[in-house]
Order: sequence, then C-alpha cells, then structure tokens
Amino acid sequence: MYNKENKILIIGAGGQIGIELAQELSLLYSPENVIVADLKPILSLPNNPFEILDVLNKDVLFSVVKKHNITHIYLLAALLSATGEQNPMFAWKLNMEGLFNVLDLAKEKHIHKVYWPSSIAVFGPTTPRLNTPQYTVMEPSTIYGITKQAGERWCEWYFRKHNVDVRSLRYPGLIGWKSAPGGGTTDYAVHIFHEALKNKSYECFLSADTALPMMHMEDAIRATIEIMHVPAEKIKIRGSYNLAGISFTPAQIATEIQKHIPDFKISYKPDFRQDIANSWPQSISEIESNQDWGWKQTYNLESLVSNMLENLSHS
Ligand code: NAD
Ligand code: AKB
Repeated sequence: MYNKENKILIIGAGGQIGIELAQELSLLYSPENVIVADLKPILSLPNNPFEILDVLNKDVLFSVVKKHNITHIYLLAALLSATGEQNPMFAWKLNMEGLFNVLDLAKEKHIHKVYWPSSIAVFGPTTPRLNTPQYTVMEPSTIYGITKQAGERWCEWYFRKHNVDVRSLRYPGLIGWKSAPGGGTTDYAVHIFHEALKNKSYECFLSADTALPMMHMEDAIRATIEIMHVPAEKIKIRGSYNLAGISFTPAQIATEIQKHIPDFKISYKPDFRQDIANSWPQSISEIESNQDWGWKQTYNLESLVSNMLENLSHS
C-alpha cells in the first residue's frame, strides 16, 4: 500500500498541517521520499529533503518535481479565512494559481496524484447550519471560502476532462499540539490550550456560544492519508468530501479545560472573525465519507482536550 517508489512533495510543509503530515508520511515512506517545500526553511523537519519553493513560480515548481522524480503532491500553501479577508486579491491569487500550477503538472502527466484540502468555509450564511449535508446551498461569504468553492469545482473539472487523480477533504477547524495555526477563524481552539497552561486565562475572539466543527489533527492527518491511499474507484466525489469532526462552542471547550485546570478563566471579545464564524455550519454530516472510503473519526471533545493538555504540558 505504501509504495516506496512514490516520491512525495508537500508544498506549504512548514504550516500547521504540513509539519504533522510530513512526519506521518515520513514514517510510512521514509523521510528521504517525502520532500518538504515552503517559502522558508522548516526547522522541525530536519530529516526530510527541503526545497525553498514559491508555488506561484511554475518553473521552479516544475524543476523541483523533475529533480526529485515527484509522483504525488500535497498542496497546502494557502491564505486562510482571517488573513484572506485582510488581503483578498492575494488570497485569490495564491489559492487559485497555486492550485492550477499543481493540477497542470498532473494533467501533463508529470505527477500521478494530487491532494488539495478544502474547508467548511465553502459553506455560507444561506447553507443549513446543522448537520450540513455534502450537497446543499453553497454561497460562501469570505474570499477564502470563494477560493475553496472554486477550487473544488476546478478539481472536479480536471478529473472529468483530464483524468487527474485529485482527492480532497473539507476540513473543519484543526487542533493539534505539534504546530501553530496560520491565520484562520478556528485558531482560538488551539490558542486556548497554550494560554490555559501558561496564564490560566484566555480572551476569545469569538462569542461564548459560537458552535463550529473542529477536528483533532491526528484524525485529520489519518483522513488525509486514508483518502490518498484508497483505490481510485472508491472516490466518488472529486470536488471535496465533508468531514464532521466534533462540534462545540468556546464555552463548552472552556468547561472541558476547567475539568483539568479548575481555575482557568475565559473571557470574550469578538472581533471581525465572529462574522466569518457566523456564516459557517455548526455541525456537518459526513455520510458520503463513511460510505465511500470508510472514514471513521476517533476523538470526541473529552479525549481531544485531555490529549492536547497532556501533550502540551510535556512539550
Ligand atoms: P498554514 O497557514 O499553517 O500553512 C501554510 C504554509 O504554506 C505556510 O508554512 C506558508 O509559509 C506556506 N506558503 C504560503 N505561501 C506559499 C507559497 N507561495 N509557496 C509555498 N508555500 C507557501 O496553513 P494550514 O493550516 O497548514 O493549512 C493548509 C491547507 O489546509 C490550506 O489549504 C488550508 O486552507 C487548509 N485547511 C486548513 C484548516 C486548518 O484548520 N488548519 C482547515 C481547513 C482547511
Ligand atoms: C480557518 O479558520 O480559516 C480554517 C478553516 C476551517 O478552513 N481553520
């Protein structure tokens, strides 16, 4: 299943997901087969071959692919929801042109397989917010969500027109202890753990009752690796698959943290990210992922909180 002839390139490997994905893929394929690329060096991945790479530079991307005989690309370079709203034209450029550059390499048969993540941000204020289905109204109100929705359509189009083997997941907000989040609306759910351990208090930029779908990074990495390794015929959706994760509010996660740190205090000062959060689903249905490629998540809120606190207190 883990063919050591495959050569993997992770673009944006120095980010929140990239570091953990590179570590896990290195265990399966060995570090020399997992090439990590980013705009600047990645100190936490010393054993993987590294390339400085701007995904917008198609010529350099092509030369890195040829130099390492790359077969699979995981494209993680993007601006997320909060930073995207602050720099909308650049978010559009990076999130779309980066994707085209990678999909074109697959179309031209230089690589065999592409992974590109989408997000719950594809949904918008007119989407049903509870148990949001795979197929529903999608009118995203952030530039980030617009790029993800357009990206999904392009992935599906490249699959249909050019037989590009591209696979994708709509991640919820991701929570892990090994790497820091990079400018999203769900980042509070990582910051809260660091502040709880350091200062026993946290000022949250979302209101107490803002429910959003979230997922432990371990589950997200496992989902990514699983969808990339199931036989192609099991992948019925070439846009992007819903993943449910765990839905909770800032008040609920704070209560769970207080079971471990009883004097932890949370306060609320919503900012521009509140509007973004209000436009996203509160919970997601993942029936297609369960049925098509056998997805099953492991964490619940209780185990996520104890795992985060346990690991962060030792790191
Ligand atoms: P991140 O911001 O933590 O990391 C992105 C990385 O890409 C950074 O290391 C950055 O230096 C690099 N990068 C930026 N511009 C680049 C360029 N031009 N060329 C090469 N590298 C560049 O992001 P992340 O949280 O790891 O997210 C990765 C992907 O997953 C994104 O597409 C994001 O939309 C998606 N996603 C993330 C989450 C989440 O909660 N983290 C949820 C849903 C979807
Ligand atoms: C963000 O908040 O922008 C990301 C996401 C859910 O896509 N974490």
